[in-house]
Amino acid sequence: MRRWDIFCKIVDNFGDIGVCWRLAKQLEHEHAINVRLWIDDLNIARQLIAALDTAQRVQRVDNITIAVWDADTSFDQAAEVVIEAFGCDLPESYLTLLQPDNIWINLEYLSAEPWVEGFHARNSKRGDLTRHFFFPGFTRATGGLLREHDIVKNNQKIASSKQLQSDFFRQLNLPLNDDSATLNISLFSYPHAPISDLLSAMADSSTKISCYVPTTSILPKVAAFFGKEFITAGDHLRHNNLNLHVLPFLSQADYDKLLANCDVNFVRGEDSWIRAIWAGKPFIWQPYLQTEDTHLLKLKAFLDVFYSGCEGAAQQATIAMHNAWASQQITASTWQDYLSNINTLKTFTVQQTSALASQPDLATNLVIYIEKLHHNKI
Ligand code: TRH
Repeated sequence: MRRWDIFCKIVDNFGDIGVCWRLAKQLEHEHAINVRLWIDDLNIARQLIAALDTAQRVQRVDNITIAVWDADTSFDQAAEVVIEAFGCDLPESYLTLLQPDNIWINLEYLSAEPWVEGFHARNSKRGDLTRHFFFPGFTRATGGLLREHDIVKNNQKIASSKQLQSDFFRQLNLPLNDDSATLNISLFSYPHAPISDLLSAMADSSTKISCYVPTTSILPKVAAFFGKEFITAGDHLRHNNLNLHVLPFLSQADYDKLLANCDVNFVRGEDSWIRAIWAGKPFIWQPYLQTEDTHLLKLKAFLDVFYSGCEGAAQQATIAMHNAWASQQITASTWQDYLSNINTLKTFTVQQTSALASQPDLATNLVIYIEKLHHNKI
């Protein structure tokens, strides 16, 4: 089954297209799958797929066919496999083209909650069609995590090479931070995070910090902390022990490199969360805000899964930091306590990265799962 369609609806932010584009690339590059990616909003997608021409309805980028999915789209044929990303609802006109032997997968959102194992690979019927539910996850009983085959190795090379580090920072017009006492930190979060409190804790701590902030919707909050109305990529700001560098919004590949170059990464949502794990550096994850505090349940489930084997004080410090970040109540002592445990967390994260990287990745699991469905082995 070599012809796949992926449908991506951009709800908000970059996670939907970030995951779909990454999956499409990996299926094409590592599994020789012929992918057609249907996207409902090329303008937002262009932020992640810089080569996209928003005037074209159908185009090839990186060997992948990208097509506009809107009210004017007409479908002539369904692919052998169709991936409906995050329950985005396939268009009726496409559904009518599907036959029982087409394989229809709903790729779900990632969660570390224990119920995921029981729901992964279940299905539901719609007439004579079957919709299969594929859940990403952190255990072998789930669909796994998106991971290109060389990403962990590439990140390790960066982490151990001063040359690669200085090449990266030079490319961003930034000096290499040669002072081993200064911590490099990347910051990507939702604007409701307690950004001002965090920057204040960083500035006033005894540890020198270089903080790298790609351009996203948090810039007004960062600007306000420094008493400015407006900041932009290329700006460097300083307050006490904090040096902050505003970066452009990076390509996915450069964002991966930034994470590998930093000592601590603040990440959010779904895709950057997993990239932080492959970077093998301590990270603080901010889950996507949901009603009834569901995101806090997701956070707790992840902290339970990821840090259960971590030594006591470091475990408490990272849990406290995550909870403070997610519930908007950072204090200087939470941050200081986290920094005091950073070496333990560094060693622990490297171990967890290699444990998770020893499991099969999501794209490979998906290909195997679909082959089994095709041969009626499930
Ligand atoms: O943008 P997000 O908040 O996406 C969210 C989540 O996926 C959430 O689960 C979903 O419900 C919601 O979207 C609709 O965060 P995420 O998932 O980390 O996606 C960000 C993408 O942007 C990721 O692919 C990394 C990429 N990125 C860059 O390519 N360059 C950058 O400079 C930065 C900061 C991010």
